[in-house]
Amino acid sequence: MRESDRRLVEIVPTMRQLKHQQMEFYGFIHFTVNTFTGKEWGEGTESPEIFDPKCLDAGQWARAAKDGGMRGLILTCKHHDGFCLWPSRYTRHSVAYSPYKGGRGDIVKELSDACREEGIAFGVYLSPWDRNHPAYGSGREYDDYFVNQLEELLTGYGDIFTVWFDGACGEGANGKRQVYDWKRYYEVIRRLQPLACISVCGPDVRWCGNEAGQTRPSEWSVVPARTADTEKIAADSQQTDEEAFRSRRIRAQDMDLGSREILAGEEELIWYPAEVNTSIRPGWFYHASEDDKVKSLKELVHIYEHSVGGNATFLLNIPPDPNGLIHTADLERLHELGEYIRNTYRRNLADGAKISCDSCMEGYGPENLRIDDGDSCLRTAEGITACDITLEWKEPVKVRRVVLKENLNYSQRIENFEIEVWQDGEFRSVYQGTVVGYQRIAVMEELCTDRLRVRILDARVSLVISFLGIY
Ligand code: FUL
Repeated sequence: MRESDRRLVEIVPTMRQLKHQQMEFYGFIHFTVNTFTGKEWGEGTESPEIFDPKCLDAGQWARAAKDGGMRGLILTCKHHDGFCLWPSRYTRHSVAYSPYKGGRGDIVKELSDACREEGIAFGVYLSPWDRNHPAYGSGREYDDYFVNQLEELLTGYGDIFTVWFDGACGEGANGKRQVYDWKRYYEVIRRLQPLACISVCGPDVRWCGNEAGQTRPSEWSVVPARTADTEKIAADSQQTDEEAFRSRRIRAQDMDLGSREILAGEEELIWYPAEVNTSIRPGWFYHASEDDKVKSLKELVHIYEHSVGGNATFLLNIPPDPNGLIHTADLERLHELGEYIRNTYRRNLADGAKISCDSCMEGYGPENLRIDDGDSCLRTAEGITACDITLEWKEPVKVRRVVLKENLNYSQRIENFEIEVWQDGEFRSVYQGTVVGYQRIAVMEELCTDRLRVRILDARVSLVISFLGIY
């Protein structure tokens, strides 16, 4: 084994990153004064008087998320307009000064309670860019305000699974732009919610580089440390391809962030897994004119299977309407998506198959692949970076999906694999894949066979595979 290969697999996730990856699929709730003005970015000058969701039911949001297969919800507690969905002690630009529940409402509390009730996790989005607060752009004074708000959110509402920081950084009410004290914000989060991930403008979860739900064919979680430079993430969106190429910068949207070629010569590497974020509608906020533009089930399934099944997590936005309810069109689509996920991955055909492997270590045989506990696994001896795993059934089975998982405690190792089925007296290749990582879902045309072979063709070092599912 080359020393350089060992160096790549020495990088592994932290406990909080591992837990976050296991969340797989969770939702975003974009809701603020924009819901009432029809805007995507509020000005910060909106009167709290306009915020009046008459039938708001956070229980409906949480049930819809769960029904859709989501394991958590992240709420825009404050978007760029600065309006707070909780009665913050530090501003009058909040629900407390709106007609909602006569000024006694607290939507952060309502949703965090509803999530607990449904057994799903709760996370917060707090926009650093604040177009309302007079101190925005002033430095320390605004940072104090922002940290006070973080403290309110991280101490008053139970466990928080993620704090989602947006890269958008524009001018404030006074025309000035704030230079954020990220280090200080991170320290507050680590102190008050040590298990929470800090996502996007943070060190734990990486923005995939687009908001359209596009995924990379090869998503690596081990990337150069400079990928996580927060100042840069915000600037990325404003740089042209040519400028980026000339300055040799790594951008969130680059296609290759972690191949051996990219990592060679990088001084510091980090574990920085991707999150794919998109909205169920064209906008992040609800607009009645988009009621007939809800993404199709086919589109959502595609994004789900290529993100959750492409070594990333999937964050799907479901914006409530001005009544404070998720529209029936979105509810139906979520239900269909949840049904699809539940039905497709219900019965693992590997359970009824004879399973063998041509090259594994004693005590780490292919039987372990049936157990999806992230712990038991198939392993090959040091230096062995390839193996064939074969499944045989007594009667032919119909196969549409193959799921593979690596044990991330041993980093991400597989670089190349292939799936073959036995047809007309020989093995025929039906799928070629690259990386696996947390999970790879191989999406295939339905086929009927009594013998299937997964061929791991290349890896950085010996193999540690934790699960194989056939559906
Ligand atoms: C962007 C924001 O500007 C959008 O409004 C939205 O919140 C999205 C998730 O992030 O940067």
